[in-house]
Amino acid sequence: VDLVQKALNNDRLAIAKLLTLAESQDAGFLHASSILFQHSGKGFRIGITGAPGTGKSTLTAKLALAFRALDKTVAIIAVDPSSPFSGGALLGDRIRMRELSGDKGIFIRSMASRGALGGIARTTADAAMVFDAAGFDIILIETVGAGQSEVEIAALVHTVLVVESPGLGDEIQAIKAGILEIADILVINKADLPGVLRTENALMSAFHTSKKHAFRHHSDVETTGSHAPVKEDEGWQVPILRTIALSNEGLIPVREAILSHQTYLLENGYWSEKEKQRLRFEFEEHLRELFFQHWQQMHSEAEQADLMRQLYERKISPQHLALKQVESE
Ligand SMILES: Nc1nc2c(ncn2[C@@H]2O[C@H](COP(=O)(O)OP(=O)(O)OP(=O)(O)O)[C@@H](O)[C@H]2O)c(=O)[nH]1
Ligand SMILES: [Mg+2]
Repeated sequence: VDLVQKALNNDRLAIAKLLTLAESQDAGFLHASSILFQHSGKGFRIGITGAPGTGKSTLTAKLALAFRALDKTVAIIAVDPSSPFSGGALLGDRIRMRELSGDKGIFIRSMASRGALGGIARTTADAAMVFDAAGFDIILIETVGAGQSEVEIAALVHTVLVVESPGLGDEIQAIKAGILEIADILVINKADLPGVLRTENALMSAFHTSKKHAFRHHSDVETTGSHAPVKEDEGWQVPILRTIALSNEGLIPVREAILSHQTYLLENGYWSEKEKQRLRFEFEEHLRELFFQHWQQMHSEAEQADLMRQLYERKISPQHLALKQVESE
């Protein structure tokens, strides 16, 4: 409780300790969470996602500085890329982020991805709650868009920035991953490289097509009560902005677009809608995990092995086996 009180007063060491508890899903965090939760709900959560290597970390760092220029405090959660292709960027991230580390108004935390996507969403949500309760105005969450995780991240934030860069058929990647469906703001970074206009045009057309999917998606959401992100109606036009994060160009328009989106959400009642949807998502994530843990605790290794054997021998389908477990609760 002392730890929580210190964190609420923005004590950096206490915040760091709570983040570690959150990351390991320590039982101590459960106690902390009830107080932290009471103090959360004020921070503006912004997701920054996109294909590996598009410059998300660089952009995130510069964006943090742009918000600092408005005297806003900024927390950064960098979800480590799980892809081995971009594993080398980790060290680069730390170095780049270091230029921000002298500033008390900025707190940077890397979260190790642990393979399971649900795990990332849960620990990221808990980390965001710590920062939110500690009073950070802006919470930037960087994740690599790899197909599914970004949709979960979208459920955790108010505003989603999708970062693209010219070349390498990113356009096609973006459409494949369905990443545009969750974009509130599109950024074409590395605008110093050739092919920007081509990327911009490709995104424009891809975007119009994918928007329709987004709407269809939305009606699914309403009927199933699932946790796909809220997609507002045409009231918000997704801006496509160019940046050269490396040399700090075009960052102010991105910051202003983010703030406009916040205003838009607040003025149209979508902010509280998103908050509700996020809380429900977080609840579901924890429920899933707890159910599973509970099931594991209630069944000995031998019992589990026996159930798996029935599955392997195709005596029962995974669907039925799972259903049976829930019904026998
Ligand atoms: N030419 C150019 N290079 C850039 C720009 N922004 C970032 N880079 C470079 O692109 C590389 C990748 O940048 P990161 O910021 O690590 O990209 P990322 O999207 O965070 O990468 P992952 O987290 O691994 O997916 C680095 O070498 C950066 O220096 C830019 O505006 N122009
Ligand atoms: Mg990165």
